[in-house]
Amino acid sequence: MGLFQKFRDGLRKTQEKLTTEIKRIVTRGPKLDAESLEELEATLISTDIGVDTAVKIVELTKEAAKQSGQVDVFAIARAEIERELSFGESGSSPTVATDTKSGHAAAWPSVLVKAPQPPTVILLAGVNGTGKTTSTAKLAHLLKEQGNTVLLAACDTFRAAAIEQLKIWGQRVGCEVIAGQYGADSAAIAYDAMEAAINRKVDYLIIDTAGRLHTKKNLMEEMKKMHRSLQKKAPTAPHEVLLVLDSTTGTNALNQARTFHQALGVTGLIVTKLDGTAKGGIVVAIARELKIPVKFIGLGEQVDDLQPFDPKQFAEALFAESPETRRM
Ligand SMILES: Nc1nc2c(ncn2[C@@H]2O[C@H](COP(=O)(O)OP(=O)(O)OP(=O)(O)O)[C@@H](O)[C@H]2O)c(=O)[nH]1
Ligand SMILES: [Mg+2]
Repeated sequence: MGLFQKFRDGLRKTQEKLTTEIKRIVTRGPKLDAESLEELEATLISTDIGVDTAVKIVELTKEAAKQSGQVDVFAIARAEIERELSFGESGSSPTVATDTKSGHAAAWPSVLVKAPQPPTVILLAGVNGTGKTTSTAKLAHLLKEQGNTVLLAACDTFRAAAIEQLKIWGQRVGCEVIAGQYGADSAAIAYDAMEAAINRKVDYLIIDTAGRLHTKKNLMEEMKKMHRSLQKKAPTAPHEVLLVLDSTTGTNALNQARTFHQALGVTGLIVTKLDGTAKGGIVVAIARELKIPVKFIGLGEQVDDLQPFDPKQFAEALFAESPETRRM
């Protein structure tokens, strides 16, 4: 399946909501009146896209309507969303070339920072149940598909069965897992895993961590301790701190991101469970508010359901072409 098709399938709930509603609004009468514009704004907001973005799209629609009688709301929304997701050079979400054969983006590892010398260390963080462990495995799978060697570290020593869960995923994706005992110091396991990754000369070390409340200071301290522990072996590690956010939690995800970013210096986001929500617009709100690049999105529970993020494909998938709704 091509990359675009994966985006479309995964984002179908949000896309259907937007398409159905906007179609109803723009085809209702000969003109886009104030009431229709208000409804358009409310529809956009209902996908958690953020008030500012919704207002901007409505403004652009109004302007376009003034200039010519016809307005293509879908094209306006697509362009604006792509623009907002592709902010600036530094920390930007790069547009990823598509490799239609493999179904993945051809140049996708460019979304990840690479260590000056291997291993590149990627640490996944986030509150309970956002998808850290499954994303760890999915990311390992993506990296292995590109010919890299990957080692996993089970640094969630807190939740019952967390270590077994990662080991099962490790078997599935063909990666060894460095683990300790439940209740062990996660920083010590991170250190051991780092040592193993260096000795074995692997390309990537991916670290799964325990879910933590973003409001709990001691848990944040534990994450910082893990950082220090990795840095004893490689001063530049971790090279990526990816915050995993559950898209179904809406604006809560924004608050989590702010606190984690303050404490840990998040380098990128993984937004999961977009397949299960009609509020996929949250990706836009997050990017606009936080200026942290979305690096991957989770579009399902299977091992190949993590996709490198691409602003253009995302915007096009949300406002998939639907010619009969475009004229008015
Ligand atoms: N539909 C869907 N489900 C997902 C996605 N990502 C994760 N999940 C599911 O979410 C649930 C929690 O995933 P985990 O990876 O265990 O989450 P976690 O953050 O490691 O959880 P804790 O370790 O308890 O903090 C699992 O049932 C996953 O299958 C996604 O993109 N789409
Ligand atoms: Mg977990």
